[in-house]
Amino acid sequence: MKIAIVCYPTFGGSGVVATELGLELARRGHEIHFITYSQPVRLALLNPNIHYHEVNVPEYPLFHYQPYELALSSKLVDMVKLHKIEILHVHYAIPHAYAGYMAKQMLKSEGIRIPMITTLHGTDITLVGNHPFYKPAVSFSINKSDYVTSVSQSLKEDTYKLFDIKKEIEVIPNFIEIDKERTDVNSACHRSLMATQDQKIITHISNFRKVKRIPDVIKTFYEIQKTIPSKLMMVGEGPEKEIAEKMCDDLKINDKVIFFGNSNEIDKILSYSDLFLLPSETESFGLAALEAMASGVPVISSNSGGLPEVNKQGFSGYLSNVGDVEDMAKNAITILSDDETLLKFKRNALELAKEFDILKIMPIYEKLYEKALQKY
Ligand code: GMT
Repeated sequence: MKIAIVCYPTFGGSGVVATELGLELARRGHEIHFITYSQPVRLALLNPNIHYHEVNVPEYPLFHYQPYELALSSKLVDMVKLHKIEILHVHYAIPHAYAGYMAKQMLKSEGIRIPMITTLHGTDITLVGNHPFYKPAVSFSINKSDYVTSVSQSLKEDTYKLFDIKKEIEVIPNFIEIDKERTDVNSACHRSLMATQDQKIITHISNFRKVKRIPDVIKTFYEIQKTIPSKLMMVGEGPEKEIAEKMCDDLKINDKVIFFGNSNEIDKILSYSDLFLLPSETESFGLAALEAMASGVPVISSNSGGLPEVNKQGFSGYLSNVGDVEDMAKNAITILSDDETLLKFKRNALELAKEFDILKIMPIYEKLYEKALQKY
């Protein structure tokens, strides 16, 4: 099949899912066209089935805001015609589903019919899309999609609750490449750059937005390190990073916290980690937690959104109410206090991650594409 994937090319979860999806589909012989404003961060172009088309938005002084949707829908029309693309798969409703619908209409006027699948990732529904400024456009473009998928049951329910949606939404969870070669946990020299042998390594990875409750990460770690010799790895960039640095300074734990910024070595950092913290206000799924689990790292998370669909209480980690840092620290200490318990949680985390193996999820997408093609 010839499939166009429209996504945000950044470190964010939706971009990562879209990129990994495209890469796996290409490995399975499909022709994949990424259409976005810059090359997705995890995209390796060394595959004859992968194509990347950049959307350029020329600067023009008249425009206070550059019209990205216009440029994207025009690019979609051109690329569909040029490469005989058969399916549009847009990730994130805003503005991708909207631009995709416009492209469909333009193509229709030239006698070309093409199905569009929209995958909802969370912030497009629960945070941004729900804003009154965007709501009518988001409802419209979801309802005009041929097929709609969401990354968790929780997000599906939120979408029906927050918008007037008449379409059936199919849940297709986030996935992970389980058999990917991950760093050898025994290569101690790298680990020693992060912590001493007697210290446990605790990690948080995100875009440091408010929704991630970064101060809760620091407060939870502050409590843990009073009992367990440990170090905190903070991976990512975003608006709350400075606040976190200031908190570490105030709490005098600077020497126990490393801020990495955006890193391409996430697998390496996770392979040395003993625990992952994700106390978010909400997560439609929590891909970062799944990535940790696939590296055999137990997760301490909040219990909001789709997180209970990924992290299982007392098995792969623990879940607490949003903001309950005391409970999170207590649970973390339970896991980290003795080696046998830690090992059990590590094994469980990996076992649970296998339920989200890319090889299990990919056929669901392929089936959906086939259904979409048959409809047209
Ligand atoms: O919050 C992020 O980390 C970025 C955000 C995005 O929009 O790309 O991630 C969302 O999509 C991911 C992939 O489906 C989900 O795993 C994340 O849980 C979701 N983030 C939120 O719901 C806050």
